[in-house]
Amino acid sequence: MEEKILVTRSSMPPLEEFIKEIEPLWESHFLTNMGEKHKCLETELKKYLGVSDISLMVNGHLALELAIQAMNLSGEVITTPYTFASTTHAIVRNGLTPVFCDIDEKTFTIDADKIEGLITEKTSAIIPVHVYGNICDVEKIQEIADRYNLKVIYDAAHAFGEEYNGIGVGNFGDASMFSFHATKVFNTIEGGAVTFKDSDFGLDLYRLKNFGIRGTERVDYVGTNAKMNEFQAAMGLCNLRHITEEIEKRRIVYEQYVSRLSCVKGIRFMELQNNVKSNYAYFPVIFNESKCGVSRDRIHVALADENIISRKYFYPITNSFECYQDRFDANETPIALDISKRVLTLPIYADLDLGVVDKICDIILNECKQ
Ligand code: T4K
Repeated sequence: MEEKILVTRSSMPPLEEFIKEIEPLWESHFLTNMGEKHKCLETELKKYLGVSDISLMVNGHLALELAIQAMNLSGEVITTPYTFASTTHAIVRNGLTPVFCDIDEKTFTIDADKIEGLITEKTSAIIPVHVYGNICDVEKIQEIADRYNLKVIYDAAHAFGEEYNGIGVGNFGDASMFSFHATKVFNTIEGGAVTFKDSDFGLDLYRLKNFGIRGTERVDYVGTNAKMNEFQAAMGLCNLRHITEEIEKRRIVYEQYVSRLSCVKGIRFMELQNNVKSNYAYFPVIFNESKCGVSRDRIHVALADENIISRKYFYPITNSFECYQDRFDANETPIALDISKRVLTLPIYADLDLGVVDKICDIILNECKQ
C-alpha cells in the first residue's frame, strides 16, 4: 500500500548525532531537574530567538498555563477562538474568563481594531495567537495594553524563529509561549518555553514549574511539575543545529504550492507578511465554494482517497467546543466561524517531496475544474 502523507512529519536529527548528544547522560545519571542539557538549550535558544530570557517547559500548553499563572491575572482575558484547544483551556484552567475577539480575515490573528470594544473593568490581559506563524498586530495591541494597563501574553506556538522588523517574535508583550511539540517547526519531542524580560516573573515561572519549591526547605506556591527533561533538551540541541536548513526546505514546499495554486479562482492561501521573517509552519487554504465550485470538505475527502491526510486547523473554533456549551456563542466571532468552516491545512514539512506537492495540487485543480 502507498505511504500515507500526513499533514506534517517530525523533523529528526541523524540518529548518530542524537546518540552522541545523550551519551554523557549515561555518565552523569542526571536525567532531569534543569540539568546540563537543559541549561545548554536555554543558552542556545536565547541566542537563536534573540531574547533576553527563557524558561523551558515540558510542553507548550503548560508553558502557557504557567505564564498566565505567574502573571497574577484576574477576571477577564481578551483572546481569539481561532486557535488550538490549548489557548482557551489555559485561560479557563487558570480560573479566568475568556472574552472572544473576532479575527482578521487575511492573517487569521486577533483583529486588533475590535479589542478595545471588549475591554471592561474586569479585563486584566490580552492573549493573542500568532496563527500559522502570522504575526499579530503587535504594535496596536501594545498600544491598547499600555493605555488600559493590561498584560499581554502571546501564544507563539506557531512562530518559532520568526522575526518582525528584524526583532525576534518572543520579545513582544510581557511574555510569549512557544511549543516545541513533535509537529512543530522546531521540536524537543514534547516541549515548550516562555520568553520574557522581567526577572521576577522568570523566578515565579521557575518555581511554579518545580512544585513551587524555593530552596530545599521552603515551598512558596502551589506549583506543578512542568520541567523539561534532559532527553528532550538533547533532542532540541540537535534539532537546533539543523533549523536553518529545515526552514529553507519548508520555504521551497511553500513556494511550490503557491506557484501551482495561484491560478485557481475561489481559493486563497496564507500570504506572507511584509516585515516578517517566516518559518513556513503551515499551509492553510481557504475555499470559497461559490467561486471554486467545491467545498473544503470535498477536497479533504478527495485528498484522503489518495492517502493524503490534510487537517482542518482550526475547526471547530474553541468557543463552540462542547465543553464550553452554553458559556460562549461562536456567532459573536462570525469571521472566525466562517473561516473555520472553509479552511484546510495542506501537508508541509521539510522533507515533503515536491512530487507529492504536485500531486496534492493536481487533485485540488481537478476538483475545482477550472
Ligand atoms: N497553542 C497553539 C496555537 C497550538 O497550535 C498548540 C499545539 C498549543 C498551543 C499547545 O502546544 P503543545 O502543548 O502541544 O506543545 C497537533 C499537536 O499535537 C499540537 O502540538 C499542535 N498545537 C496542533 C496544532 O497539532 P493534533 O491533535 O492535530 O496532533 P496529531 O497527533 O493528530 O498529529 C498531527 C500530525 O502530525 C499527524 O498526522 C502526524 C504528525 N505527527 C504527529 C506526532 C504525534 C508526527 O509527525 N510526529 C508525531 O510524533 O495536534
